[in-house]
Amino acid sequence: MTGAAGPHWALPGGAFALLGPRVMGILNVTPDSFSDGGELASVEDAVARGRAMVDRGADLLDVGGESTRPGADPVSTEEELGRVVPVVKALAREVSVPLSVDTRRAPVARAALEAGASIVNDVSGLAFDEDMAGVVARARAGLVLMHMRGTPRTMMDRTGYDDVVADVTRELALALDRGTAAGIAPGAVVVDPGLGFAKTPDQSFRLLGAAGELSRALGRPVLVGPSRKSFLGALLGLEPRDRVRATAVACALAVAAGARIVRVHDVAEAAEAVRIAEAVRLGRIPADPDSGNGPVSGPAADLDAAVAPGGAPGHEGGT
Ligand code: PMM
Repeated sequence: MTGAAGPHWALPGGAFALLGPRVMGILNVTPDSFSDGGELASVEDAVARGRAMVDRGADLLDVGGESTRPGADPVSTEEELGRVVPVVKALAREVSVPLSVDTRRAPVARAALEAGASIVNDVSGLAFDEDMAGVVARARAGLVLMHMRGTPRTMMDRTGYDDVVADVTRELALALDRGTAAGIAPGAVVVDPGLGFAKTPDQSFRLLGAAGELSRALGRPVLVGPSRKSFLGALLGLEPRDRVRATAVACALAVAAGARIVRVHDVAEAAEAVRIAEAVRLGRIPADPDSGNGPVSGPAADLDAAVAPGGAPGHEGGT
């Protein structure tokens, strides 16, 4: 059900509207991330990149200090803190969009939230650090709850599913229950099928097309992260840097299938793609240039609404 104010996401700064599709720009401050690692050598570079992403249409920025590519070695908490916190602190002064921290570690999440982030993007789905759910709950932060199995080192040995959509839905529901049991408001959570994380290329394509199913089953908005990922390379035979067009197409199809947020490196291309997808979904040009994402009034907790609008044309994921 969609309330009068439409779907939105409860964040500490107020309700974040998800009426139109949203673009989350990726700021990896790691020396080894698989597609853009090593480009952001300093805090100043990271902040400049973040500002440029906002100028190009990013509605949110996601700052990460640990590579989660398959087989990646973990970094120490101290190292991750040192990479992420100064960038979040500086960005919070420079941009007005909500900031997210991409981390599996509670101390990093806590420090980033204190430094000005309002969302925790946990690729482990609250499974890596038992303190994470409490940190998110106490801060009333937003949460991106992503599905994966194992760790980045082991996840590609864990791709056995009976039915990948049903199994991912069930495992995300369990993670959502863990979060709400720890005090996280359901309205603060956005779910993510975790494309490429313990998924074969076929499974990633299947999940991307099932964004609407996932959203309806879990009663939460869906974020997807197809950006430059290897499932696109497996189909097209392209290197990560040459997957920008493919990413934009994948984002459009994900939004057509019912996703509300796309997480990307290449913001301008994705922003155009999802606006087209949304216009096709609505059958018209959205009423305002921000795709209907004006400010939302009313209580942030009114969040049953934040699901893929059932019954709207184009939302039958996978069909
Ligand atoms: N993918 C990566 C990292 N973090 N977070 C979410 N929520 N969803 C994703 O698909 C995701 C993520 C992979 O690495 P990248 O930062 O280089 O894209």
